Order: sequence, then C-alpha cells, then structure tokens
Amino acid sequence: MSKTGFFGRLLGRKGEESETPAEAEMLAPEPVAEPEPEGWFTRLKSGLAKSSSKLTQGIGDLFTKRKLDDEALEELQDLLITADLGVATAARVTKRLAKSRFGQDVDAAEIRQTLAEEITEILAPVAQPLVPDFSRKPHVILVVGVNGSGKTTTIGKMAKHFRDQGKAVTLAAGDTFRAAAVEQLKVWGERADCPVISRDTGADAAGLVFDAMAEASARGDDLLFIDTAGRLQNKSDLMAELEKVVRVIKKQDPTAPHDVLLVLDATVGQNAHSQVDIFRDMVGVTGLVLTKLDGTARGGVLVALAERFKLPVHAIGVGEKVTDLRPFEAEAFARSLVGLD
Ligand SMILES: Nc1nc2c(ncn2[C@@H]2O[C@H](COP(=O)(O)OP(=O)(O)O)[C@@H](O)[C@H]2O)c(=O)[nH]1
Ligand SMILES: [Mg+2]
Repeated sequence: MSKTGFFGRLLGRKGEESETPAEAEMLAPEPVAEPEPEGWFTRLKSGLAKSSSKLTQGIGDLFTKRKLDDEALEELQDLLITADLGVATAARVTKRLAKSRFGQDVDAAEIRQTLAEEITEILAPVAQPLVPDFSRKPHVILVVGVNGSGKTTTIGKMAKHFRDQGKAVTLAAGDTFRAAAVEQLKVWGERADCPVISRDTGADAAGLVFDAMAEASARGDDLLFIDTAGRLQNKSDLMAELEKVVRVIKKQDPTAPHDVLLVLDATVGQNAHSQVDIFRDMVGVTGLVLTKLDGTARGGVLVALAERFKLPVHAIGVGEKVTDLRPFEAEAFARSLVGLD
C-alpha cells in the first residue's frame, strides 16, 4: 500500500504501530504534545465501547447455553437490526449461523466470533484508504455532508497528516454561510500549517472555489481540500450551490474533483442512509468518512452502509483530536464492534 495514502498504510493492532517519522508524529495529539497512552486499536475499542456493549450484552442475554432454533435466530436478527447493522446484514449473519449450527447448543462467544467474521467479510471490500495522486498538482478533494457531521474537523485532521508527510496542502473555506465555519477552518489551517483561502460570510462559494483552484494550481500544490456548506434544510439551494462548485472546479481541471468525500456523523444512525442517497444524487460521492463513532451506540450503521452502498470507507473518527481519525480497517473494526480482542 502506498506510503503517501491516507494514512500511508493501515496501522496494526496494539503495539504494532509504524515507526516512520510521519506516522510517529501523528501519534502525538494536537495541539499539545502528550504521551500516547494507548495504541490505536485500544482507542478504537474504547471509542466503540457504547456500540459494542449494546451488542455483547444483547448476545449474552440471548445465548447463555441455548439451542440455536428458529426463535433464537429471530431474536438475534432483531438484536442486530436494533444495533443498526441493517436488515440485510442481520439476515446474512443469521443465515450463516443457521447453516452451520442449527439445532445445536451455542454460546455467546461463538456467536460473537461468527458475527465478527461475517462483518469483516462485509467490510473488507469497502475498507480503502484515501490515496491522492500527487502528480495532479493539485489533487482536489471536495468534502460534503450535512452541518455538524464533521467535515471541517476531518479536513483539518487529514490536512495535518499530509502536511506531516511534507505535502503542500491548501484549504478552501467553501462553507461561506457561517462565519464560525471559516474561523474553524483557519484554526485548522494554522495547526496544520497550510494556507486557507476564504472570503467574507455570505460570499459566493463557487467564486471562492474558483480562486482556490487557481491559487493552488499556480503554486503547484499537492492537495486542495474544499470545505462546503451542508444546509440540508434547503435542499434545492444546496444542490444548486454544490453543482456550481463542481462546475467551477471542472472549468480549471476537467478531471477534478478527484475525490468527493461524504462525511457522516454515525450518531444519526439510520438517517445516514438517506444522507448518502441525497448527496450521491447531488454530487456523486466517491467515498465515505464516518465520524463520532466514539459518542454513539449506533456504530453498527457503518456495516449497514457498507452492505447497502458499497462505497469505499476511507477513514473513521473516534474523537476530536488530530490522531482520532484513522484509515478504516475491516477486521479491527468488526472485532471492536462485537467486543473481541
Ligand atoms: N467525538 C467526536 N467529535 C467529533 C468527531 N469529528 C468531529 N467532531 C466534532 O463535531 C463537531 C462538528 O464538527 P465540524 O467539523 O464542525 O462539522 P461540519 O459542520 O460538518 O464542518 C465539532 O465539535 C467537532 O469537534 C469525532 O470523530 N468524534
Ligand atoms: Mg464545517
């Protein structure tokens, strides 16, 4: 896997973190350097604790020495659906269990193990790191999603990562609607040491993006992140704005945007499905980032999204610090979700 991808390569389990300087630096939380008390896998697990305790408790309640009959399978299926894993995933898992163990005594540990394996299989094809093509100068990444989903934070975290790799990164404050949004991106720009192109609140987003494209390509930047507004309350306005932004980008580089990242807040659970539908129709999403997996019991929704949309999941967020965004790794996620080590 490319060293320059997001984040170079997938980090392994506890104690297996990479030793390269860029990645080692990432392990120091921003903005104050604190010692890293635990590995990413531990953080992932503690981040997903709310989601996994719901599942493990439920499975534990259902399967304390129990015969795997139709009733047990049905109850398991209901539990998985309640945990946001989706109907298709729930059916798939129970089907597999029924095939191998129907009529036999099963325990919770076995169920969790099977669940982790099945979830890993569903997630593996979508676990794809973000790998910019730096020969593009710039590689353009358009970031979309509803307000509050974590777009600006995700851009900041990714920008810092690529700056640490020595890449020239520019940020465009395309959410011109809210003053706070521009300020927030500027803070991340300072933190990541990269220029932020912005205009006054209420300015035309497409005009700003046009300038940003021109500036970034004149400088020969490696990467340009474009932040956008996410006012879903007025869908047709937002759609018109995003379409205009894309048009303006293509005017300068017909191959861009090279990635269209949809940032989803995992705490919204099933609502994430309609957000994917809406943004896919508006701008043609190429990949997902799921944030706030630390604050929710609804982490299972990632599995349902993977099964349904098959869109690459590039990264997940389990906290607000720069180190809390990492590439998405199927097996680590699946095992954490069901509370396995
Ligand atoms: N706990 C947690 N908070 C997050 C995560 N990602 C973003 N946030 C917070 O969510 C809030 C909204 O994020 P923001 O980037 O402003 O969303 P935007 O409106 O889409 O740009 C901010 O307070 C972020 O710090 C995450 O992975 N975990
Ligand atoms: Mg924002």
